[in-house]
Amino acid sequence: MSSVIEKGLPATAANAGAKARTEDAAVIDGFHLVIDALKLNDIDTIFGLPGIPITDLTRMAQAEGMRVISFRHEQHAGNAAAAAGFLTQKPGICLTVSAPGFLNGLTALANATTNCFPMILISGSSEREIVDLQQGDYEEMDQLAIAKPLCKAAYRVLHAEDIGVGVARAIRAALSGRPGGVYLDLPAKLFAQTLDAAAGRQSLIKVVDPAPRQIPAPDAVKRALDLLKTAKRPLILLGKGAAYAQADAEIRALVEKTGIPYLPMSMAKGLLPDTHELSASAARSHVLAEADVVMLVGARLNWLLSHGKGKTWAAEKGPKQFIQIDIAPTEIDSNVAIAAPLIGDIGSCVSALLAGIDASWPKAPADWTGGIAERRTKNQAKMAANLAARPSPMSFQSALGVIREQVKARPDAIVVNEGANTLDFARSIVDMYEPRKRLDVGTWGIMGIGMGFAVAAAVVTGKPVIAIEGDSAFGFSGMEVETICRYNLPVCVVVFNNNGVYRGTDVNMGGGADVAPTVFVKGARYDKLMEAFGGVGVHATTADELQAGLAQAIASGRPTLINAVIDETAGTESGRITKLNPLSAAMKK
Ligand SMILES: Cc1ncc(C[n+]2csc(CCOP(=O)(O)OP(=O)(O)O)c2C)c(N)n1
Ligand SMILES: [Mg+2]
Repeated sequence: MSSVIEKGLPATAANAGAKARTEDAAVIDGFHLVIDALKLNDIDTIFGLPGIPITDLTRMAQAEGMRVISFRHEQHAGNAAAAAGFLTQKPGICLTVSAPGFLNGLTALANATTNCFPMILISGSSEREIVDLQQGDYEEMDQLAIAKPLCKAAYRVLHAEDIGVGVARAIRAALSGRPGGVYLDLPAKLFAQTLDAAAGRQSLIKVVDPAPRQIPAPDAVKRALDLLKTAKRPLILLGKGAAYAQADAEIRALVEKTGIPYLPMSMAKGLLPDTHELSASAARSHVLAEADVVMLVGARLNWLLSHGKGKTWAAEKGPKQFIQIDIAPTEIDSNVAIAAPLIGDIGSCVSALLAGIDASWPKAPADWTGGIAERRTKNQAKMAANLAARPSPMSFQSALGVIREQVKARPDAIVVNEGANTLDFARSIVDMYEPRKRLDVGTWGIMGIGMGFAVAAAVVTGKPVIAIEGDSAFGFSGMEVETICRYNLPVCVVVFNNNGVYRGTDVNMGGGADVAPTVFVKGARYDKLMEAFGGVGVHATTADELQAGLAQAIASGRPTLINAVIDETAGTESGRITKLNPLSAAMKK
């Protein structure tokens, strides 16, 4: 245990408050118990934003050797924690002040829970006695009650001797079963409390096996294999749960041994390389409509998969048979009947299936796989022409063609992606080659994850990060370019600047002087924002300029923002989900 008080802190003016608590060698305080509890559980990084009552906690954590990444807004610290959780299978920690800081972090916590990313939001809070009587404390808010419905679990610690239990419960809740967000409420008074140092040390818990393997039942495995074997047009659908599981070799073996075509959801791209001969990405609508047996692996039948119903699935031809691998039994039958549920952790479930698949397993029928390959070749040829074209200003395709080549050259780079058209085009154009290299808007299609995810990806992996951002999407977290510069992170942000939300050409339907709600300042220079903090700004009006800027950014590892000027007429409303916009019944007539 390294951080008992006798070790002391550097006596600088900046941490004067912290120093006062270093003088008594026999005791340990709440601040250090929190730090020690996290470190004991191999958590070495905090993403946060200081202020009352947690400023000293951030200083002391840094003094005790933790990495403390300080953000400009808590939502982005929270998004960073969530992405760190997804990438590492350890809960990412976001640390905030009370009420407003907590609320700023809460969006990220709720988003993490929706996406099944493990994270813990730790917020300082005000005096319980005053909050509960609503007497108007500094930043008064009943944070625990507010957090509860929006996350997987929420706990409050009132006594220093319970910090170990509180942190242990938070870690278990975040990681076990279906991962998610956990809220940990730490009132200001807790940090100042002291315990005898030895008793304090003993009160901490090193969590043993926080995400226990869950072995599927043998009869469920047999049921799934029996159904899979009957399929004439089988399909494997990989979700981001499959990427999170880190069962990469097993999943690859399942696809290759059975010869079944697979479709990755966006964050499962790269689990097998997108160039794999069994990838059905370029024939998505064909395989969803035509498959007869579909095996879902860590993917949910939510809106992103049209709930498993309707035209997308050619429901008029009769229902599909589904096999679903999921850790949560309550996921089964959530949208359509699941013929063969397989409940357990993905690694164990896929291993169990593999054990039942021997050399005699019939490969997926050749007319099925052949038809998919044919469509892929045709689609790719069509796409190649668009990628190679050199229109001025750039199209989404010509700009993304450049990024596609860069990612091919650096398959270890992490791609962060948000926007509408910028997201949809990038998802289909930029091939991924390695697992967990693509982070995006996830289940909610949320804007604002960009810079938080980029910071986390760079901090956690040390690899280059390419953030492909719509100009609207970038605006949600744009101030964090200062954070990227401050920590000198190898992040290259490419802003797809089409002057607005979806496009830049809408007009004010009222005819007034204000521009339309979707339109931004024309010709904005986002590159200057990066230059303001010492990073590299590039203004790219051609694919060649974008290529040169991107290659330089990856080679140098310097924080870079490329303002990529895109044809403002090119985008469509909401990208590929135009139909989700409600259309007034009156207007339809
Ligand atoms: C938090 C949040 N607010 C608003 C939206 C609605 N929304 C979806 S995409 C988008 C921005 C699209 O514009 P841009 O990022 O410039 O991408 P483009 O289509 O222009 O490439 C917005 C505001 C959202 N998804 N999330
Ligand atoms: Mg835009």
